[in-house]
Amino acid sequence: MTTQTVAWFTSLFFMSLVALIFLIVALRSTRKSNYETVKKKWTKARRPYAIALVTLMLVVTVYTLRELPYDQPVYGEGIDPTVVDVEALQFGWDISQIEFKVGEPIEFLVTSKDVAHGFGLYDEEMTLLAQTQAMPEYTNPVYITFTEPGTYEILCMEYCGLAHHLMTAEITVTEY
Ligand SMILES: [Cu+2]
Repeated sequence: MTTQTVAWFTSLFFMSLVALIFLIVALRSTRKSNYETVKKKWTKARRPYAIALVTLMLVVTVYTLRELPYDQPVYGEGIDPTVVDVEALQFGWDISQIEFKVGEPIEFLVTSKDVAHGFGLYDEEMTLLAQTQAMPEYTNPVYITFTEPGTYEILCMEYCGLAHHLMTAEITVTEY
């Protein structure tokens, strides 16, 4: 399963869960109950609930952020990557090199000549592999090492004018 499919089903699951909770609350809202006892019970529950929530969030935060910064090279230290200059412009891509080898560490240095564009790198199934913004006067690095040979697509990910959809480029990766 691709990451997108997992994200889609996870979202769907939690959306249904929230909808279900709303439904239960709505259905039960007409029922009368003794408010004072309910209030007392949940006031007491507040502290353990808060502690549990904060602990959980701390663990999740530390766990998910431990790999920061995300933009670190994916190749080992002491290995020089192939540096590729990428310039976005209305409406195309200026790329200094478009042929690579499997296992070759590549560093795309992405910038723009005119307006803001988006650099999106896709495989043959149109799965997004890496992306960054292409902004005038800024250079954003994208690190990637291809593991599969094939034709990869670069698409503009930010609407930048009438011919935005024509902003595509191809790069090829061959077996080492
Ligand atoms: Cu563009």
